[in-house]
Amino acid sequence: MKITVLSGGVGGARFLRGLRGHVRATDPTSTITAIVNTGDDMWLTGLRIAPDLDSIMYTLAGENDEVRGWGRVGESERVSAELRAYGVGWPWFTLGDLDIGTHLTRTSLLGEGMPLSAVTDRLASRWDLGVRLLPATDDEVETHVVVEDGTSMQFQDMHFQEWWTKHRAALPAREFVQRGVASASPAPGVLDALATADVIVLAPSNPVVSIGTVLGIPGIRDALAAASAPVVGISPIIAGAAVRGMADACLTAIGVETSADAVAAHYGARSSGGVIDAWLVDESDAALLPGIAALGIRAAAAPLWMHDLPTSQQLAADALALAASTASGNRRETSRG
Ligand code: FO1
Repeated sequence: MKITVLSGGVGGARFLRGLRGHVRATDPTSTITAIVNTGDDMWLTGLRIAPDLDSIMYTLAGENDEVRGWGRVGESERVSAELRAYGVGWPWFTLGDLDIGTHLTRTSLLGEGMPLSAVTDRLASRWDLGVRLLPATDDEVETHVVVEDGTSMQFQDMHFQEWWTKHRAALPAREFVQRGVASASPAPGVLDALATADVIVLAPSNPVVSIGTVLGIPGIRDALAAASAPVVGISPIIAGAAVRGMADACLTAIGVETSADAVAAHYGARSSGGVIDAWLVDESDAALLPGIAALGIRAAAAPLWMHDLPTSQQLAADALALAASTASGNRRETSRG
C-alpha cells in the first residue's frame, strides 16, 4: 500500500513515527511518503534552516530532542553562544552545534546547485528512516506574518519564525503570507505521490501554517482534490485546545474556531470542493461527530494523544482503518450512483 502524508513538524513527526511502526509491524511492503511544509524555512547567519524537515528527519532517526520537540538529542550550544557574543543571528532562536552540522551540509549542497528535494534525500540517507521525505516545493516560499503594531497602528511584516519563537504567537496576526508562492511549483515527486497513493493522510499538524502552507503551493490542492485515494485528516485540536504549539493563535487569525469540527469544516469535504473525505477526532470530541458527518465528511473518534510509540502506532492504525472504511464507502456510493 502506498501511503502519502501531508505533514508539518512536531505533530507530524510523531505521527509518521507511529505510522512507520504500524506499517513495519503489519504490512512491510507498504511505503510512506511525507510531503513536508517548508514555509517555516529561513536563512539565518548564512545557513538555510528547514525546521519541519529536520524535526521529522531527527524524530525518524531517533536523534530528536523528545522533550523540546525540535533539534537534536544530547545537543550543545557553543557555536550559538559565539554567534550571540558577536551579535549576529537571532538570540531567541537557538541553533544547536549538531543541528548546525545539518544546516552547514544543507547550505553547502544548495550552494552547489542541488535542489532542496535532493538535499533532503542526501541528508536523510544517513539513516534508515523508512519514510521518504519530500519538501512541498524546492522553491523558497517562506511564511510571513502581518501583525498590527499596537502603537502606531502600522502593520509590520515578519518571518513566521520570529512571530513563533520570539513573540510566541502572542502578537495578533492579521494575515499569513506565503512569500513567493505564486511562482512556486511542487517538488519533484509530490504530485505523483498524491496521484498514486492508496491512502492520503493529513497529519495532526498546524492547519494554517503547516498543512495550509503545503496546500498553498500551486497544483497541490488540485492534486489532492483529484486523487483517487481516500483522504483522511487527523484533528490537531482536542477538546478545543491545540495539542502542541500555538495552532489556536493561527486559527483565530484566519477566523476559524479552535475546535475539531471547525477545522474539519475549514478543510472541507472533497465532495463539496474541499480536501478531506474523513476526519478523525479525539474521543473527548465524539459529540462533534454528527455535525462533521453533516458536512459530508466521514467522521470517527479515537484516542489522538500520542504519548509514546504504541499510542502513535494505534493512531496510525485508526487513521488507516478510517481510510479503508471511507474507500469502501466511496466505492459503494459510486456503484449505487
Ligand atoms: N523553537 C523555539 O521555540 N525556540 C528556538 O530557539 C528554536 C530553534 C530551532 C532551531 C532549529 C529548528 O529546526 C527549529 C527550532 N525551533 C525553535 C522550533 C521551530 O520554531 C519549530 O520547529 C517550527 O518551525 C514551528 O512549527
